[in-house]
Amino acid sequence: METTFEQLEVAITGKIGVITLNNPSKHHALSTALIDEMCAALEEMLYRQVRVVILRAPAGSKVFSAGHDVRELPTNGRDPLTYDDPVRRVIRMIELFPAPVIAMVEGTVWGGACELVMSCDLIVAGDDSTFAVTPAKLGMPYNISGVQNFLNTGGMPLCKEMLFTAQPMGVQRLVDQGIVSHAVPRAELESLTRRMAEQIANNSPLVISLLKEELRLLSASHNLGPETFERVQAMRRLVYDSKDYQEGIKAFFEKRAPQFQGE
Ligand code: LCV
Repeated sequence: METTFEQLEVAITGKIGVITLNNPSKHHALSTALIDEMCAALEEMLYRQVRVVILRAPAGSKVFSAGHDVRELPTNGRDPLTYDDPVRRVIRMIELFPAPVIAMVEGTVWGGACELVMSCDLIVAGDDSTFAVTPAKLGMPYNISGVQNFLNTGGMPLCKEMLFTAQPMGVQRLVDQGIVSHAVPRAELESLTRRMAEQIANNSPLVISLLKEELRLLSASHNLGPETFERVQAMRRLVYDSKDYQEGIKAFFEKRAPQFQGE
């Protein structure tokens, strides 16, 4: 099966599905349209009982994904990163998808795309890849489930460095931390990923689906009480109601460094 959406290419060969980001003019930014198509592609793969999914960008991509589509971020005082934010929706879908999703990363990964990649079950990357977690650079009130995903995957010190500096981090740091399974020359990336996908597809899909769900439940960290959650939401509201939030987005479109005032 080969389906070309507007901003994705989707292929199913045997029991392996491949989703290729295809929004090059915006460096595969995670627009609502692209995410809606990704959710539809995963639905199709669920129906076709695909046993492993590979999420990738076109071969040779300089940018794997530029993260949230900044053009879609609200500037009218609404929460920009809610429970129904497109990236959150597809991350939950990946986490609950009964088969493993392998992120095959080439190029640079930005913002919400880092969380999307890190929500996948396995990450293999070109050895020149970088990952930049950018809310602090853009003035964005990242949501607590997103921070939890980063913390679950990366551990506290690496998380703090990535979140506080908002600078691109070389893939080897993520390999050393066990976040990225393999970093190889780009020329070897596709064969390594394909080999891993075939190994998984040849195993018992029922057992793998059970193992994936058991691991998901065991990795979910402690639940926050309602009062704590509300207090964090109030802190987030201060951010997206702030002048700094407006400045972060304005600076992005003016292609300049933001001048945050802390208000
Ligand atoms: C819309 C874009 C984007 C984009 N959205 O090419 O994690 S959070 O909380 O921060 C969350 C809110 C989030 O994910 O925010 C987005 C975080 N992403 C980034 O900070 C990356 C922003 N993009 C860049 O830094 C550059 O575009 C890179 C380094 C990816 C590529 O640079 P390059 O010089 O090759 P341009 O910047 O010229 O981008 C080409 C076109 O893609 C648009 C950008 O506005 C430009 O459009 P125009 O040709 O209309 O000017 N674009 C890039 N990223 N995230 N649009």
